[in-house]
Amino acid sequence: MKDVYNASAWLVDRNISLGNGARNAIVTNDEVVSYAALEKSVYRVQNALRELDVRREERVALVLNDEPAFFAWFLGCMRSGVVPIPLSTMLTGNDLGEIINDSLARVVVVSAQYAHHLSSIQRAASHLKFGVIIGSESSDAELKVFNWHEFQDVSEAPVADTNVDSPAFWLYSSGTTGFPKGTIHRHFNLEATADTYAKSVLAVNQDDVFFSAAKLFFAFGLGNSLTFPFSVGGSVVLDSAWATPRGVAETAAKFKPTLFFGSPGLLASILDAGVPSDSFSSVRLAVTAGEALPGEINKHFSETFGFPVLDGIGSTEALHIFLSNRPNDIRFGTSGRPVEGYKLMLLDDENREISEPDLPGYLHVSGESTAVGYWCRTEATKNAFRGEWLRTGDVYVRSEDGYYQFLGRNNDMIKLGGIWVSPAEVEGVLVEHPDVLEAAVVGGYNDDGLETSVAFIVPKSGKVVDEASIEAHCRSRMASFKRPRTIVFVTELPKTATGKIQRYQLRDQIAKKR
Ligand code: 3UK
Repeated sequence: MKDVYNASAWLVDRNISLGNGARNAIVTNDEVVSYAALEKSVYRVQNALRELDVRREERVALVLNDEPAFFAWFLGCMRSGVVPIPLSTMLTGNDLGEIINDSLARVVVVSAQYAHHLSSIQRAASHLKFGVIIGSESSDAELKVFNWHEFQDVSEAPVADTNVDSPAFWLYSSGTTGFPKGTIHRHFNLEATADTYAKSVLAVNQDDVFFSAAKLFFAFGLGNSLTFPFSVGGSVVLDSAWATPRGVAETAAKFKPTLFFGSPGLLASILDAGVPSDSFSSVRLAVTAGEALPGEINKHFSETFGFPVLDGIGSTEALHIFLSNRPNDIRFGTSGRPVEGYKLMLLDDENREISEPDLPGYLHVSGESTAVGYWCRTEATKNAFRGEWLRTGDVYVRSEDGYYQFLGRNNDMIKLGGIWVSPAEVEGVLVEHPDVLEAAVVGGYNDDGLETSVAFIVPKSGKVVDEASIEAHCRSRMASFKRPRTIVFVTELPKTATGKIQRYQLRDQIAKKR
């Protein structure tokens, strides 16, 4: 028999034993939740799960904003050995229903704001028995719906005798292609991200105040706002609203976080919005992930606000960042070097390891935080989880001195004249054009059946750009073989729920035109 290990007990009970009960765990605009109060809310969920007859290993879907109830439900489920599935609050009721149907969850918990989704969720997910609304809203869905205030039993509940390998929670990976995949994480994976990235790169400590613009339902946000603060008895600032440049700056000025997490796009828009330069005066370090942070934005942001910005790559499957820049070791335009505790490897098309520097290869990572696999997706599981290695789907190149640079998702890479061209690199040049807001470059085929590239360009509002000006801009800034062969002006780019460009949609558009 393996030793009992429960992620929720590690995150909450351990803090109580360490004497952190009176410390602030969660701070919001409306309330402050101590570790002791958090523990009570966890018991409350466990007692509610018992009343709803939810058993070990069953799934509970969560459609929750960044609010204290997220913590209570996520941690309460795991403490009972029930498996929470945080879902994107940006999805439609229909999308949520299809995912919940895939998961076979019998209970869904929604923030008041999403109560209106319950009827469409219920139509798509036939196994669903109960809904719980965090608030007093009602629902016309044909399932039994409770309001959270109906569950008031906060008496101590037992910790399930899970072990490090027991399924703990799932995250649906927002792949840029196909139906989302339920990514199964085990109990130890949360602690594994704290032990590695949070400890060695961020050097988190109990005086840290964490503020993440990336929401808790993303693996990135879950680490930033839950695992990392509770790994050290620190506190997290929550904003239930969607992040806007001004909103984030105001929250930072008010709650004085020491660590700030966001997407590269958010950092760019904070710079663009011209927020007061002392908004982030309490911050010691910022982190971006999700996509590559252009060196220019990094430089501009860190100079404007006076603290380092660390670009690092993580994934839903690896749970958090495994390759990252360090506070005193930043190389602009790269993802830095492997995080302590992770091994990286680049493979070529024949699955041979590339040991020489400067040659592009498929990035693989090995570490303790990797998911077990995808729910009911054997083929996709086999393709991504290869023994101890996780195939990330990214093409990277490693420099002589060990820094990794992102070149693109492997299926996004373009070959022009037989030479690899990184769409990310070309896009980086295109957005330097003064009148260009966004750009996406994808591969297509010309009438000769040879690969070509098309740039979809969104001009800045009120600006008119023509092809000649883009041509001239590219000509002076990139090798001619990299220049987009066709340029298409559009008003917006198709994106996933997590804001990643859906390149396959653009590729489809090109294919249809031919
Ligand atoms: C891309 C990056 C270049 C890359 C994530 C931090 O983004 C996260 O998870 P997802 O599953 O996407 C994973 C994919 O996104 N990517 C992420 N970060 C970078 N590309 N530079 C980066 N810094 O294609 C990767 O395979 O949505 C990020 C922590 C946890 C996460 N889940």
